[in-house]
Amino acid sequence: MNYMSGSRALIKALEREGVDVVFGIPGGAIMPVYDELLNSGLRHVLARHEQSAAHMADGYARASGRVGVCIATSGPGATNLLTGVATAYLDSTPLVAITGQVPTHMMGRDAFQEIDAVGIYTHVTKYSFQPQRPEEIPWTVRAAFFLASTGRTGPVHIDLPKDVQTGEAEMAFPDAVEIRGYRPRVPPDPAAVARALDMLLESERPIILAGGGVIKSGAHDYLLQLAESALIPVASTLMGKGAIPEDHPLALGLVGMHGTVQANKLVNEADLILAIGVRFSDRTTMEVRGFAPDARIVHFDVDPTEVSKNVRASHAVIGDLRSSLKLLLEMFRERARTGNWGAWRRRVNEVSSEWRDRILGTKSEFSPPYLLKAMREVLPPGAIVATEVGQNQMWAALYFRALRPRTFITSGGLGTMGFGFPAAIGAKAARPDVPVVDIAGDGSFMMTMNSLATSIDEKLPVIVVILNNSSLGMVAQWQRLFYNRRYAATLFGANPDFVRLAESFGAEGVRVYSLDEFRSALARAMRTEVTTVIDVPIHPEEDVFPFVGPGSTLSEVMLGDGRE
Ligand SMILES: Cc1ncc(C[n+]2csc(CCOP(=O)(O)OP(=O)(O)O)c2C)c(N)n1
Repeated sequence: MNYMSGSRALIKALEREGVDVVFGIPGGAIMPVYDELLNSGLRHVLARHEQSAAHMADGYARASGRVGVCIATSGPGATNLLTGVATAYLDSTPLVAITGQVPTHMMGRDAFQEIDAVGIYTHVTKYSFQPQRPEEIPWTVRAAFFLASTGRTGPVHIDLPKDVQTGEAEMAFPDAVEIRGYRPRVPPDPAAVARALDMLLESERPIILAGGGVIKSGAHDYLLQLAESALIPVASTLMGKGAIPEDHPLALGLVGMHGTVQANKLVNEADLILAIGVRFSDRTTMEVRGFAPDARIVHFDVDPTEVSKNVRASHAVIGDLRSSLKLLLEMFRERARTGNWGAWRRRVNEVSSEWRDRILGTKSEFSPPYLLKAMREVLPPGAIVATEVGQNQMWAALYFRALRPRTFITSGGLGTMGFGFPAAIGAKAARPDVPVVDIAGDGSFMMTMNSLATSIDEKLPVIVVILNNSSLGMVAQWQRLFYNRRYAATLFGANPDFVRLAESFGAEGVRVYSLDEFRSALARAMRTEVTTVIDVPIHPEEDVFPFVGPGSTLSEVMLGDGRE
């Protein structure tokens, strides 16, 4: 017999999906689901703000490759959760976000905590469901997980009216669902792959641009084999960081506004870009007219709407990236020849060796780039690093080398301050076996620092490194460079004492004033069983370089020494 309540069916359906942990905060309109959680083995992690619950689910998903689940009540629960879901949407993270809703007979009456969640969530999810009867729940959950985890992955929303949670019905749990018009598992067309290979072999200055799609589809091993077989350099987008080990000689690092000099230069010199799982964000291309002016672009993506959206592609291969790259690699090996790339290789080596270990635009030996290099030396290769948003994020992107996929977690698309700390906690829930660090700015940390309570309560210890410049640093940097040093609302008067703040939550707090102190604090934090906050006071006028200013092209890189 499968006669049960909607809430019971929801939990059962989550269990059937293999969910082991959910992140959320309860409230009136979702209480039946929470009550049912007590009857299950599912772990619930109690956030202190719904935005953080969504970021935790997001960090869990990015670290593990599985679907993250977050839960909130109706009204303010649903609106608080929204920023986290939108963050996941812009970065294509697979999530299922569940919100409570007022009972169906009260909908449309401005009931207490009623909000049109489907209306709002439709714009930031792949789909927003609102089952009207309890027996729709098993299908809806299966469909939500199927949508979230296939094709271009992303968040899916389920809004559950309270009477649909409490009502009882005979339930049928489907193994597979059909969604009209949704055929996500398109295998690549071999002829399209063969054409891509022809174009590659015809080229003289090829480069690979790896995006987040490489990591999401698990195509990184084929990417590396392709790069190594053909000896083609690999640049990456922010979301593609970690697609290739960044200590690899062929890795050029990031392209874009805060790209490395070598990646920005070489992308602009290339005559062919194999763009793999990228969306050509404006932070990557900068001024599009000046982006890789001599290059034909061969775009590999699972999502056909990405092709020629921002940058015109000469050719496209649509389909699952892992299958596409596997095929490309096989065909490349069968042809048993590479291109005529000798001169290009010498150029790549020349530019790379000139720039790859350079640290630009720092004020002292204690500047953030040195801290991040020290962090790489102390952390094991599998450690996971999340970032906040701002200078901290860009320093990390530039100077912390990610060695494995899924070890660098950052809000690329929405650029959400407050993301990193809860995302790190979610990542820790997925990967308790590795150290997890949040590289933070003081401004961002203050947005979700109440997650300290979650990390202590739920025994999910992470390490927060605050690059503390007592300001909204990235905005202040722009004010220094483009607004004549007019600091409108970017300098903090009083910051909390982050050490005592951490201690008041039951976490460890430590402040460091030298690289050696930092190294030992980090090493100690890795051995400690509670969250540690490492407060690192840095010079308030540190800037991130290299920097391509807004409206500039990738060839107009500011180096931080007055030169371009
Ligand atoms: C939620 C949110 N609000 C505002 C911004 C705009 N913004 C981008 S970077 C930044 C400053 C970040 O300051 P902090 O976290 O201290 O990091 P820093 O740049 O100093 O490293 C701001 C306000 C944002 N990205 N997200």
